[in-house]
Amino acid sequence: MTTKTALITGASAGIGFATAQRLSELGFQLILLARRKEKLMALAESLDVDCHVIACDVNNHELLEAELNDLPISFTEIDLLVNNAGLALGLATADKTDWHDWQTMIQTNCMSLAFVTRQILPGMVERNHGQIINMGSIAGNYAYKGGNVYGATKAFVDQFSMNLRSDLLGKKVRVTNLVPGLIAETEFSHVRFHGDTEAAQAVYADCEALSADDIANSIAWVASLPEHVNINRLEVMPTCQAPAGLAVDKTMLD
Ligand code: NDP
Ligand code: 8X3
Repeated sequence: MTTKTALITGASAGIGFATAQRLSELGFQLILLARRKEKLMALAESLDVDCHVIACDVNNHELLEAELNDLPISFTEIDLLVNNAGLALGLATADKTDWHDWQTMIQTNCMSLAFVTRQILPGMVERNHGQIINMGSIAGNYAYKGGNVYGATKAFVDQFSMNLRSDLLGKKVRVTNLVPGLIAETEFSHVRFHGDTEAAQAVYADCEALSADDIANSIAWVASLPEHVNINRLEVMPTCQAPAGLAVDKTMLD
């Protein structure tokens, strides 16, 4: 049996890190991509499969293209792309947010996810084989206060995924938008609150959120299905979370 190859963006932490561990257990060899080389190297060394590390900012498209064009020969045919690198920055209302934070989210979650896809997809189409799992979020389906541009970037991921499905009709190339809810113990909230540990921990207090392993298991399940089965969207929330209704403000009457 030939070894399958997966490229995971954002593999140095959280969901991407857990996904690398899970996919290695399924026998995938891995291309691990993120900015922090030392984290990727330590992960690669801990896994029992061949790994190729790309220490690169996904927003540096020139360097990324060069890295992807210079893969070791045994890693060139990518079976599975997990487009996971992404972030939220801030939770302020739209009138108060930092414009640079908005730019970084749009650049990383939309532009660079599309860029990586555009780099990898032609090979999958040519081989008539491949699978892309994009990391969406419930923030792309349900509006919440402070979700503004982050949620909008994840709505992009959803529509981009479904439009890829349309483009790929007739090809054995599958696309899934994986849509998680609240996940504890990744660096997500630490990044969102610019390193404010107390604010990050408060998000997960007094409830049992999902873990990165829960989502890695979902990815492994989607990746293990036979080639004639495509999961278009997979929305996963912790039991303690639900779309619990619209809000009505009762303070606005003069
Ligand atoms: P983490 O912050 O733990 O991990 C994010 C990963 O993305 C890291 O490996 C980071 O690596 C990488 N990354 C971020 N920016 C860049 C960049 N510019 N270039 C390369 N790599 C980058 O977050 P999660 O694991 O929680 O989140 C992963 C994905 O899941 C994101 O797309 C997020 O939006 C989504 N998600 C998260 C949820 C949650 O509650 N945690 C819920 C729903 C969706 P490095 O810093 O080394 O570059
Ligand atoms: C992360 C989940 O609810 O913080 O995408 O937006 S949420």
